[in-house]
Amino acid sequence: MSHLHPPPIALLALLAALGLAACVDSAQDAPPAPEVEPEAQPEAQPEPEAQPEPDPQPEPEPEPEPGEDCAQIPGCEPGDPSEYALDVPASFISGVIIDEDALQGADQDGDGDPDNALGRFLADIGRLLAVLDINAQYSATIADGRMAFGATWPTLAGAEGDPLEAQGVEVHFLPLEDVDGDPGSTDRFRAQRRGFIAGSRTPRRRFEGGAIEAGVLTAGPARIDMPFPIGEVVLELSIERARLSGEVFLDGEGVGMRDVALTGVFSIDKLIETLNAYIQSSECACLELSGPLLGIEPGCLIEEVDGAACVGEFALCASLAASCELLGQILAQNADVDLDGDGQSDAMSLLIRLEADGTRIEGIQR
Ligand SMILES: [Ca+2]
Ligand SMILES: [Ca+2]
Ligand SMILES: [Ca+2]
Repeated sequence: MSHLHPPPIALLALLAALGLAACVDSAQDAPPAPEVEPEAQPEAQPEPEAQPEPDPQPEPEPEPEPGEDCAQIPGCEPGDPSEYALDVPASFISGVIIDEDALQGADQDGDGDPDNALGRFLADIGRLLAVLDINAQYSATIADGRMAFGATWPTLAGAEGDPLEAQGVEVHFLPLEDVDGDPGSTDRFRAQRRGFIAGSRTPRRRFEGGAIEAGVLTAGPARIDMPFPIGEVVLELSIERARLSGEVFLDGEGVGMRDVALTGVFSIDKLIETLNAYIQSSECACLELSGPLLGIEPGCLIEEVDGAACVGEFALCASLAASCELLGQILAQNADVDLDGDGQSDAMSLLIRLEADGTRIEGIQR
């Protein structure tokens, strides 16, 4: 999904949690710390709503994926996003909730039991730190328009008979741009160009070969990027084995979703990569990093990072940097899926619940 932003996701919670941990950490390490500045940050973080800027547009980092090549991607059609057929039923994702029930989810490791390591992880962190706000962050960023994404249903266009009984269903997720800048209205959008594979008219996030039976959608597996908000930006986390299942319904000209489960796994390395991209971005220029900082073993790839210049809205950068060791540990401990088959868990399972309203996508971002 476009802005389903990625790990999707756990990031924020993770970060908020780490922010706290980091502060504790640094308070211990730094010998005669000038004193109370540690508390200031953790309190500040959990309130994403507090951002006073009425910026309607998320403004996207138009990052063409490194090495992305339409010719090498199955199903990719060369061209321009403006050639993509948007006159089809569409959805606006109105709700994203990371399910914290570790007993729900898809079986990702083949032992017959549901897997949801991310949920367990968030629940644990929440108990420990009481700052579990990732879901609040999702709802806040969707509500204020910073995170807008949706889906098109090309195979349901002009379908004969009951569209809620269908085979070969395709669902394409796209980042959206509000046409009127008012997040209160979600009936009209444009699709953002970055939702397409570079040099093509093919969306990057596609579910194909799905089915709708008695109004229940099943689709996948697919690889998609899940958007998630962090600091002032919306990052993306790549989800493997992504599957959708849940109720869909006609909603105006579009398609609504009710409690649709998105299951899958994300690679810990990808998460680390994403976080490194964030702390090396201009957002975290205050860290003056010369290269990637976060790893697994060791957790910190650079020693002695000075986060003193990261204050206010940039405190998150410092917190993240200061928690590199802990972050590596927590992630390694929570991995529950072996994606590369070497016998070591290197990925985390997840369960996200999606809600959507019907909408209309009128064109491509200009
Ligand atoms: Ca299992
Ligand atoms: Ca609007
Ligand atoms: Ca492995």
